[in-house]
Amino acid sequence: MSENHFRDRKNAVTDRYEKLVTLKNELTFSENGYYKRYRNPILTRQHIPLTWRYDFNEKTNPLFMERISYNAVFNAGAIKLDGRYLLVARVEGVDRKSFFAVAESPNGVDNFRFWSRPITMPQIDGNPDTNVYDMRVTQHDDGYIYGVFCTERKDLTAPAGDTSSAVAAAGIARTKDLKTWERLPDLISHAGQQRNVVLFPHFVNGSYAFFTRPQDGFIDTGSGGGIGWGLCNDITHAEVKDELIIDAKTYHTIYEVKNGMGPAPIRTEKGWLNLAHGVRNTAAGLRYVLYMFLTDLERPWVVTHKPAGYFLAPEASERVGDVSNVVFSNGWIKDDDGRILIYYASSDTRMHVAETSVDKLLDYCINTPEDELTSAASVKRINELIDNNIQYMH
Ligand code: M1P
Repeated sequence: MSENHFRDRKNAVTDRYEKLVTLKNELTFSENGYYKRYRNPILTRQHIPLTWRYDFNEKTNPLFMERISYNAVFNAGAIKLDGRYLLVARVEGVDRKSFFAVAESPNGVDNFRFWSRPITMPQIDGNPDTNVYDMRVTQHDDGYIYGVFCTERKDLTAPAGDTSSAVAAAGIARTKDLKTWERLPDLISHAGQQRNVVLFPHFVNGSYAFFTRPQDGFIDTGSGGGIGWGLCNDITHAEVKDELIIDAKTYHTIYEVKNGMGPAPIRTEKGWLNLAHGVRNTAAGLRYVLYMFLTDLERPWVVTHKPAGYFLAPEASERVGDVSNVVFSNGWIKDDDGRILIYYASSDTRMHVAETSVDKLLDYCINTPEDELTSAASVKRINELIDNNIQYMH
């Protein structure tokens, strides 16, 4: 071993890290025209600051090895605050524990760097989280930024030998700066378990409004499922008494097995843009894709337009990872000029960004045919498009 092993490895690791976090991203060509993907993943486990990984003391770490290692960075909430593009990422250690950490970029598409420390999320007295993940960030009318996330705990009613059963609920915390967080009691709902809960940004008839995803069990939504909508009067003791299913899981669609809301919706002149994930089963396991729908401006729980099928599906290297064949989004940012950055994770492993605009997404939602649920209806729609196109084909 060289005499300067510590120094050589430290320099090599630091150089690689700096190259990665300063890498410029570039747009790629789009076949569908809905959005353009950026070429490089924007956050990976290699983006995690070196001070979170290595002991920099040569005496205690002469081989300059990682002391704490990480598995993945994915499913990030997003917000633009004071001109800064901020992602609240789910960082997962090799110990399988997830936590939240903020990464900042000057332009939203590259040069993301994590803040100096992960978020210290306050715990609920007597009911600590075992694992937390998938934060949706909502800037609310009441002046707070809310983080609504999944908190997972062991199912204490499971039989003694069952070491896997868990209970998922919606954790709620609020902040003004993403640094200091006030933890509020978990959302109470009457639907068994909850994941993919999202706070709507405005009061609705004076109440807070949540998109929910009621489920019978931890993995299966069972007889429940679908994207729900419910109101609550007091966010400091949040309870949703009634959940209206506004977008149900449906036989032979891309959301046949389950679905869930993505980030908080984006307001436009023609309605609210909603991004969600849909799940179907295949011989290769569950396949997660993203889909969109538009809801009424005054009644955000009423779906007005819903394009058939998926909007974004895992492609090429995105298809492989810790949980393969998955894309998942819980964050997007609308800039003042109408640009929209869609942050999505692939295969529960890494974060990507795709760029689009309000105009493109409205056009997509309003003018893409809906799913009429049979092959014959799909062929009919294709023939109509061909018929309309004939006049332009000479
Ligand atoms: O592994 C895919 C996703 O599975 C869950 O989503 P859902 O509750 O809709 O099935 C979540 O654990 C999510 O984090 C994960 O990406």
